[in-house]
Amino acid sequence: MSETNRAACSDGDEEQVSGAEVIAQALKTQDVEYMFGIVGIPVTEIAVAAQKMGIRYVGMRNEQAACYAASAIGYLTGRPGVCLVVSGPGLIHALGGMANANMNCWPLIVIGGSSERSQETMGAFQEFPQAVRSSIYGRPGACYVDIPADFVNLQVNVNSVRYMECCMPPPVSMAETSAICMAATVIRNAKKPLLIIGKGAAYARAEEGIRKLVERCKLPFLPTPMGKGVIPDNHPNCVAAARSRALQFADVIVLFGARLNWILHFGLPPRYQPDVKFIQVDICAEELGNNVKPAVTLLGDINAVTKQLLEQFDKTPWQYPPESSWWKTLREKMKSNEAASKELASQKSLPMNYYTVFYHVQEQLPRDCFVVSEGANTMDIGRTVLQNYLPRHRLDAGTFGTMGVGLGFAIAAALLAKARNTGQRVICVEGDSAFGFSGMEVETICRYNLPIILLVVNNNGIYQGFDVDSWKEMLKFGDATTVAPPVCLLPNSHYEQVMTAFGGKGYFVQTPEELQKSLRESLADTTAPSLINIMIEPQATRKAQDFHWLTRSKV
Ligand SMILES: Cc1ncc(C[n+]2csc(CCOP(=O)(O)OP(=O)(O)O)c2C)c(N)n1
Ligand SMILES: [Mg+2]
Repeated sequence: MSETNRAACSDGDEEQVSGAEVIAQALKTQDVEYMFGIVGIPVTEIAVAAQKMGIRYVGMRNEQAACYAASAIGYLTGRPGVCLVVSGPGLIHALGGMANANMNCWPLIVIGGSSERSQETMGAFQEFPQAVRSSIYGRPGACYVDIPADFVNLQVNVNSVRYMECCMPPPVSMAETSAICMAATVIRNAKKPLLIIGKGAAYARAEEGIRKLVERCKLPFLPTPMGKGVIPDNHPNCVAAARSRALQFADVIVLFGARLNWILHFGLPPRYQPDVKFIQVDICAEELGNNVKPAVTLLGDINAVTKQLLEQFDKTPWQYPPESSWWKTLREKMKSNEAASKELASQKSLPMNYYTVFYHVQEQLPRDCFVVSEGANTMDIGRTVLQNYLPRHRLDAGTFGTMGVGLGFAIAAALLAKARNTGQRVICVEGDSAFGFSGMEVETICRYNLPIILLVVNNNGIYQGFDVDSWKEMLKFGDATTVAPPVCLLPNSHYEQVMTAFGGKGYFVQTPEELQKSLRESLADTTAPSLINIMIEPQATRKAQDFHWLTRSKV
């Protein structure tokens, strides 16, 4: 390290500090614990200074994955993670992570080194406290801090630097009392009530209150994908297995930190009753009334508002009758849906189908593990079978449906599990296409020896693909660029070798027995990460799809 880069060095009686150190100290003061990124000029010194300051630096292989990891830290801890990037291409790569964080409403700080600027504009570091505040106050999201290159190595008198105090956690806001009373009345009068628990509830740490509300009032609830685990999936009031039915016929729906976006079919018919009454609980005023006219809006911190609702029901206790026809309908539908997926799971034919794979995984899934998942069928079907028992323990493609987030998210979760010494494992369930987006992060996983088990559910394609024989047959008709369906990936790719290349354990499995054995071994081995490449039926989907090229190429 050059003399000018040195940590606070003495020049006569004036102690000097570099711009990089000021940044690192400012981040430390803001309780930042993790920094992810890829270094280069001019940000290397920032990473070094951060590490010296006790911030954990995780070097990744692509800024996009680094940014996903930093945002997952924000979601899991409530304090933003930092993604450090070089300007230009580094920042451009990070944009994907920033957009994804914004769509998920997860706090994130991206620090980019920019080109040198004149002295006057170099007060940029004083923007830090604002960056932390804007990332966690109100609706959380991404923010970007630009660091001029000459600032990084600039030496200033240590006494001339003023650090902002650590930004406090967001102030807790509560809903209007009259709105709370009105919401309680609407719930009491419901014939077919339903609670929907979103990841906003998970982020707000509202699990205890929402569970009390569900149990005291005996209400059915449905988690959104990342709302899973706020109340355990195996809770008797969870009606996830009757999701469509519950949405379609409910007459009152309370949304706890769940938006009426595409994931919830916009809250509109035909997926809902035209006159369904929505009660929206959200931290963001702009979200209220989006797509529907809600019966009641409860603006505030989801945990605090839930407690307000609980107080109402404490004052005048009320229970939704457990013998209602609504409960009966939901239970019947759950039973038949569960039976249908069990039936699919029990199929003995090879290659395996999705359900067979996920039932075997579920059997061995540790209760306290993090489940990270991405892909199309892999994620959608996996979500219905793989259970979550703890809040903030499921991370997936999210509101933006972003492929490539999985490994970064898994890395973030594993770092926290490791730092907290919980012995928890991260099970990262990837479609073969999804895995490809950030596959080289396997090296990062091995370098930091993270407790991650990667499962690649391999159907040789995006949504579906071809088996080896069909692939070869098809190539007789012409070059792959002209005849291969765009969904196809190279059949039987040995993704497990990506893991063995870096010293982790790799498995290539084709049968339920091989899957069980490899999972058992991976879970038993706490010394190294592993990747299980699970070959499934390339055409396996929930519903057969009629692709025009299948008939055209006669494969
Ligand atoms: C960044 C990004 N690029 C492309 C897509 C489009 N897309 C949706 S799902 C998917 C991959 C699905 O294939 P796979 O991961 O193998 O899962 P499968 O459905 O085959 O189980 C892609 C590419 C996306 N969602 N995000
Ligand atoms: Mg696939």
